[in-house]
Amino acid sequence: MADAAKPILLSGIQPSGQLCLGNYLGAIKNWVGLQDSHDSIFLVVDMHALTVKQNPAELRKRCLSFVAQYIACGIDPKKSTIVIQSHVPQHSELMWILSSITSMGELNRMTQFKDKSKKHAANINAGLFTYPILMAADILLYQADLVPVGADQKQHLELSRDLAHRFNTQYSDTFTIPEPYIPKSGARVMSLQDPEKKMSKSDENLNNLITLLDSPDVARKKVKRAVTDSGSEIKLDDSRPGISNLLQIYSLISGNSIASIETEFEGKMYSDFKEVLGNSIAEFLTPIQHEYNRVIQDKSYLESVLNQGAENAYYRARKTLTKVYRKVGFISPAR
Ligand code: AQP
Repeated sequence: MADAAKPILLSGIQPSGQLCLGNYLGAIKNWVGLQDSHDSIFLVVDMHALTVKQNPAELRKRCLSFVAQYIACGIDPKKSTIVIQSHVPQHSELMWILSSITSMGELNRMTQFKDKSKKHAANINAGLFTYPILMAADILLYQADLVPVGADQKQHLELSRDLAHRFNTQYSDTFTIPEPYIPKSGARVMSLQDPEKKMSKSDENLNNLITLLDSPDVARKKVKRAVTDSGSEIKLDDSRPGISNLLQIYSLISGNSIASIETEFEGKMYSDFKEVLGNSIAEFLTPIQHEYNRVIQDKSYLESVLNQGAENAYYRARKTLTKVYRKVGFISPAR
């Protein structure tokens, strides 16, 4: 499936909760738009998810559910490679090599580590700290040219670029230096109840997020309950993050510009706007859920997608790792 004529694109999501609108608008929507022009690899990064406590049975179920949701959102396994991270052992092998050229200081500066340490104060494990090295391995293993991410992942991607450059300088040209692809809008969808923080799939308060599998009624209710600010104008305004976030979501879902939405709702109330937004989210979710319900039941199809994905990814990953092992001075095993 590797297409030498197309640039390589890589992205992934950790199965650490329910896929939400933030993940869709910040990542998956762009994947779908880029998969024709790129040789794309989309990961379900289950190894990353272990940095936070998981229930094994739920994790297993969620991984398969994520694959079905990727497909339901428009990722076509005939065009793109869908792969579960733990199916390709080279991810952790390359991580080890990269960890010896990563400084503690670099990892200490990662804001996601600081945020997650606060959020999971009882479980600040080494994996949480070294997470960005595994992410660098995910990207560099496939010689990715382009990595679509939300703004929250920009710092991690910078580290991947630094490590690729460092390795290339220290040994010799080995890795492609990946470019970030951060969407102009949708890069940061905010929480519905606390619009100062981003919408996160693992948020314990489910009213903060709309998941891709929320029923249309639940989605409408969550929009109705979303925090709006004092004031009544439906306008983009930095000092009113609640309504601004809802406006941005509506613009992304409907494809209408912010300016045209502001005009449409001039003189109307928050409740009018929320009703329209709730309906448009419900309309957006319905066909995705319909397709999801079809795909998730077809276990043999999902299995074939994953087998094909693992086979393709394994071949490419092994090629890079063999090169890396040779460059760092490892002897090939005797046959
Ligand atoms: N709120 C968001 N707005 C825009 N993009 C977002 N992404 C996540 N949240 C938003 C993008 O979705 C992809 C998923 O990344 P991840 O699973 O590796 O982890 P994350 O960035 O930590 O995402 P979450 O949803 O916040 O997960 P949890 O709750 O588990 O920490 C990335 O491309 C990300 O930019």
